[in-house]
Amino acid sequence: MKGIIFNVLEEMIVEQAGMEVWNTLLEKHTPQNRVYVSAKNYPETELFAIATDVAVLLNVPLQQVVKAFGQYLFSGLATRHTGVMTRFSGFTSLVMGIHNVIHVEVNKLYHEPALPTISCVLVNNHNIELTYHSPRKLCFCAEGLIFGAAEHYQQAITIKHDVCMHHGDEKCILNIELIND
Ligand code: MNH
Ligand code: ZN
Repeated sequence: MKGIIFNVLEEMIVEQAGMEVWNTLLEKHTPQNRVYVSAKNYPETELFAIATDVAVLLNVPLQQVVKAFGQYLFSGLATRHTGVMTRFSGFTSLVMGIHNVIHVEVNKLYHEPALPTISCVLVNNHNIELTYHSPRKLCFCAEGLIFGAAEHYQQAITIKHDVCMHHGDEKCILNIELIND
């Protein structure tokens, strides 16, 4: 897992709970003097350990924490990679470009990033079917990222996530519906 992900996680936890809480989490779940450098790789077990502890502290399901982080992560990634963002005209264009534009660019910018496999089908003007697969099973992070993108473009959406790797399915299917009034 790239350091940039941990950098945004730190920003979120410090902003919402304070530096003390972040330092305590680091002490508990990472090797001594851990410093996350954005382009370097770190064990994803550190991310899961921190997220699991936050879920216990807040007494909410882990998947809710992962989703909330995903939503926060979108603006963190977007502000750190403004160049990629200029390629999109809006929410639908960005979602349709996750795999073939955004993550292709990420593959050029980072050494051996650990990315999911995502494919999208534009069912009609207000429905996108997104298929997610990854050994890390971070589909709730993907859901949060999509809500973050919707927020960025001020597009109201709903997501149905009935087919899920966490329920033993081979892949996850996210049915994204755009709400226009
Ligand atoms: Mn993208 C990792 C989905 C937008 C850059 N991205 C991930 C992961 C998911 C994901 C899920 C976690 C790894 C996994 O599941 O195996 N990403 C998305 C979705 C959107 C998205 C659904 C939009 C919506 N991602 C973006 C944007 C950028 C970006 C915008 C930056 C320009 N993503 C990354 C980087 C990683 C990542 C960097 C981390 C790779 C690694 O840790 O090695
Ligand atoms: Zn899922």
